[in-house]
Amino acid sequence: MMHEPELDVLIIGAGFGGIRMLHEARRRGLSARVLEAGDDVGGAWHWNRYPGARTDSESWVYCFAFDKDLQDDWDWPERYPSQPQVQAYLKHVVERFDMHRDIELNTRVEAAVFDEDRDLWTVTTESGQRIVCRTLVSATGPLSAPQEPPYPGLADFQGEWYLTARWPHEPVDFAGKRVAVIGTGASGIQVIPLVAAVAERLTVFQRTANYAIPARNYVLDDLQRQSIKSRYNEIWEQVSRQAMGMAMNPANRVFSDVTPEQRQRLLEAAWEEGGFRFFLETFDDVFVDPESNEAISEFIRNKIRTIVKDPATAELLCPKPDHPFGAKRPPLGNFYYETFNRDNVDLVDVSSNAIDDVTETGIRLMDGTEYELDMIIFATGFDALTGALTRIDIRGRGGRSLAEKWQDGPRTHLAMAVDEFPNFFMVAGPQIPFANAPAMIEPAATTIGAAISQLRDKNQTRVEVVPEAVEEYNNLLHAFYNATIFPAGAKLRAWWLGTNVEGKTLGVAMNFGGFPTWAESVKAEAAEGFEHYRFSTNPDAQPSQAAAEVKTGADMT
Ligand code: N01
Repeated sequence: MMHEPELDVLIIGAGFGGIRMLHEARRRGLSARVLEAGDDVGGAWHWNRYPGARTDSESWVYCFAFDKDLQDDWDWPERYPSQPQVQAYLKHVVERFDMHRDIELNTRVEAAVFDEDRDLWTVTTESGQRIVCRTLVSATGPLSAPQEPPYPGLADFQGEWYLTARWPHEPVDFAGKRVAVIGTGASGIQVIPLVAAVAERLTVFQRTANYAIPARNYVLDDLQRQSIKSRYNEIWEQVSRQAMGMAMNPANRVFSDVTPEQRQRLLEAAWEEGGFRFFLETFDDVFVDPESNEAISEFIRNKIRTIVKDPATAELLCPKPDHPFGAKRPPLGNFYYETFNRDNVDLVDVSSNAIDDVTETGIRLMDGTEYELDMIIFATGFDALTGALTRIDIRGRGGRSLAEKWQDGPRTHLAMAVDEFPNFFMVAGPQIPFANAPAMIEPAATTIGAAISQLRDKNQTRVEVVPEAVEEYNNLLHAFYNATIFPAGAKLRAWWLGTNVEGKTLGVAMNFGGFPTWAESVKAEAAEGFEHYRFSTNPDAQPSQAAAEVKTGADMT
């Protein structure tokens, strides 16, 4: 039976990536639909609604750059928007561009199979709905598949328990309760100070100490907003040149350029400024020169020793000597270390005396120590980068699944495409740069849109990246990785290396070469006519319905 494709593009996920991709498809006259598992748009910002959740990117670059009016009309209230503020922004975008009619909420994709005879994807949802589309674009996000707590005893726990990554809509009441937080990554570090403010007792279970940099959030004044809006061209220009896709200047100096006194002054000033500026605007060699890195690491350890009054607690909070700054993703804190000066907060080291299980009444460590609790909060992280994709049964040419293909770690072309998976693209898939997400989504969505347009405009039915391009990109990623301090993260269970998940192999699943070179390559692919992609026509396959009807402008590449 002939399948007429229902759609040019089916997009999975209605977070930043899916929303941007839908806009891109529409402006090219492609028929598109978004399937979203959650009951609202927002992606990570829908699910991670725990107290204290806010971005680590400054608001004026944690947004879309594709529409000047959208940019000028939106007023960010703070330096770092909170979870409700980011979700409100995304809802506003969806309403402003009338996107709701193309977004299906409460629709989880279970499987996607490529039909080689027809060059079409058949996508199946949890409720059994089947959709046939010419191209499939995943926008599932790098951090959307949370790790389930690994404790069998949790089923019998008499108290409440929550995952930060699946926080309920209803308010959670901490007052008068003995609360535990497990995990001191970015999520734990954000939730801990707020729970501590209300709970009767907060016990933090820490396995690996982290380097938390003060975020130094502030409320934006009208005049500051006016200034930001008047400089937007310059801001996006800065973003395009900055290693993490942020509106910051390179330090233009390395550690050895300055005297020890100057270094101290620079680091003190950067600590006051807070956020990623602390390390992005001090020395350009922080992640490549061990001496520069150790100076920053020790500077933070000394800050911890200064802030935290109890010396034993301070030492526990200091990352160990084999933990270079940045080997795990550095989180931003809002009075994080100060929280450990409160009388109602305890820090428990579970690095050698691990959590054995959850009991009916609390948590038991391996040595038998028990903690009586009313509530447990798991801030225990994600099956990152590949998890959301390999949990869907995605089968390309030859019937092989993405999970099978990526057994030894993901291999992509520019975090955008995979060989043997024709007509399949990823917005910010595995092997993206370690950078500001909306900045990465912009070139990715534009280039993916251009590829799909080209397919449609030439009445072709299949587009696939050549394996040599994947090989070349992966060789480059290995070279970047091996020139940095990031390999130290493997022993420290860094999520971007996959070692945070029992038995998982990720390999080099991120691009540590910086945002600008990656973004240039993504844009060049479209500008140079997709030289690393093969376009073909299967005479038995129906060209997309929309192809006959819609013509795109010449500026759409
Ligand atoms: O997860 P994580 P996250 N027993 O993997 C601990 C983004 N994000 O959700 O380090 C005891 O960093 C684990 O210990 P260890 C951001 O990119 C962004 O916090 O493995 N502890 C670790 O401390 C971030 O990097 C924002 O020894 C256990 C913690 O749980 C990424 O998401 C906000 C354990 C997990 O830390 C992930 O952050 C939040 C166990 N059995 C998140 N299992 C913003 O932009 C795990 N842990 C603001």
